[in-house]
Amino acid sequence: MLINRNLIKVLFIASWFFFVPSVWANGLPDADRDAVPDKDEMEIYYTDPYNADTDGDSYSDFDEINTGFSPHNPAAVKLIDSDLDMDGLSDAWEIKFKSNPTKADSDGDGFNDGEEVEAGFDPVKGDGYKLDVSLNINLAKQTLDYLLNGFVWRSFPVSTGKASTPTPRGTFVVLNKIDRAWSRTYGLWMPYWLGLSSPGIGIHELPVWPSGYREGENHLGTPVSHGCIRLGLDSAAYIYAHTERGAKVIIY
Ligand SMILES: [Ca+2]
Ligand SMILES: [Ca+2]
Ligand SMILES: [Ca+2]
Ligand SMILES: [Ca+2]
Repeated sequence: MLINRNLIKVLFIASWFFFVPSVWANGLPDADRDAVPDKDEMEIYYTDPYNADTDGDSYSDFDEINTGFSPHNPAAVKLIDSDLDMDGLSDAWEIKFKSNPTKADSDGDGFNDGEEVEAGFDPVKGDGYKLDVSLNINLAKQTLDYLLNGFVWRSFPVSTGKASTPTPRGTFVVLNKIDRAWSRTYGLWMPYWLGLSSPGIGIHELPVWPSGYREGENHLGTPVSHGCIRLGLDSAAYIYAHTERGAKVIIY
């Protein structure tokens, strides 16, 4: 009788561990009830899933993350200005790439997250796995955006086609790369040529005449080309080095 009563007591206590009301955020377990699911705290933000205010500054992890502040720093430091692990990638970008903001080399491949992203590699996957590179060209703004996994990493001024020779709008891919292409039509060099899947249209550095004269250095930001997308000196070399054949190019 006594044993049975104790057994019932034990079962009653044990039941608490199984039937305590669960705490959820967006349908996922949230141990510290800060509205950031445990999974996200562990895999994206690297905050403490058992402490609603990881850095103890009286602002919850949820509030800090959603207002763009670092949940790891008690000072009012923005995620974009914070680089906790000093790997060259801000905490804001670490969230976008799901890399570890508290570890310089997330995937342990010997390269820091910052240098991997700058070179177009995925900081989480290791083994030379590349991020998805694409280019967006805004004709109205005369800009070219270089995107990594759909996020704008760099933006440069361009000069696209003038009204009589407009740059075509649409979705294209990079078909070929030529260090220094020659235009037979116009008799000039087009350094760092990225040929698009639109006949005769490419992205390249400001063109150079055989005399050495470089055309249109003051034209970036103004549509004066024959249809191609002209980039400045440093930006053309950068885009050429970071963009492979097959990359998607959207012109709008
Ligand atoms: Ca939480
Ligand atoms: Ca906090
Ligand atoms: Ca990192
Ligand atoms: Ca790495």
